[in-house]
Amino acid sequence: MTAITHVDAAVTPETIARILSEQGALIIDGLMSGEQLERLTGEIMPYVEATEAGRDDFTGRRTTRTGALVARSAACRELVMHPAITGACEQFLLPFCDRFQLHLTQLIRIRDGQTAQPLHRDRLAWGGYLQRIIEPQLNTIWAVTDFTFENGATQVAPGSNLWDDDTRLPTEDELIRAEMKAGSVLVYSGSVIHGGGANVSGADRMGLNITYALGWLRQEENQYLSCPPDIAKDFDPELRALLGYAMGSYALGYYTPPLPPGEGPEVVPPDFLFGEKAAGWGEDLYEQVTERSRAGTPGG
Ligand SMILES: O=C(O)CCC(=O)C(=O)O
Repeated sequence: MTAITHVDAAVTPETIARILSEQGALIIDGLMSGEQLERLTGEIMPYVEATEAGRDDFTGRRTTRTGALVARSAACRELVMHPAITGACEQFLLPFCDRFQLHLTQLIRIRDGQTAQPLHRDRLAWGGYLQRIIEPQLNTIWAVTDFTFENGATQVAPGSNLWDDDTRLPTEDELIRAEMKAGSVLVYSGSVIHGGGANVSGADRMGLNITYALGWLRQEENQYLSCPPDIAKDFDPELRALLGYAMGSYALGYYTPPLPPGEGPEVVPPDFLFGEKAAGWGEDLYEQVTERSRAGTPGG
């Protein structure tokens, strides 16, 4: 494959998922409005400016990575919940899980002088234990600045998601730069080979990496710590569920409020923390427990 497919903002989730399965990546042009981009930049730049560069060649010694963006930026929260992307996650990830979740948020700023990142598949975050038949991840990089050949546009090997041989590396011809205008978004699977490009432009390249994963896998950015309950309580319940404050399936993710003996339920879903009622619970018990639980009353 010699190009990354571009589609416009009216693309359907089904089409996104189909191209992802067949090619491993695509670019949706102009999905973020100019107004949203401006708000996003205003909200995140103070954090980006204060972020130190990476510690090794993979994270990039001339690259900064700024996280906790759900907690820090309303515009980022909107992008996390963008219906074209969550709709594509439903199509692409739900065949492998009961619920998908947010995996990470990270503003990646590739600075002038950064060399190309080692090529990789993001699914290797789980150490190669997953069977190839499982697609664990749907990833996005929203262009906050234009992405150009010179400033480090992501390099992608379209079609490499389907390569049988895990050791095969793309040739120069098979590597395509995800060149796009600010406001566009590169969508790519956890199985496609890619990496940040070298920046020789004299200016920063900024991309907002928002990724999603199967609800039964460990998240790369620990959302319970980057966006703890005290912050998450003010968010839309659907966003909270995406962070992980919801059952991942029948048995995954319950908790026990740590209250004195007999004063609380033993098994409740995470949403209980935010006032959602657990099925089969009496009104009084529910009120008492949430009050004590919120006040942090220790058990035992
Ligand atoms: O910044 C980019 O273009 C890609 C970054 C990436 O692939 C990574 O950090 O894993």
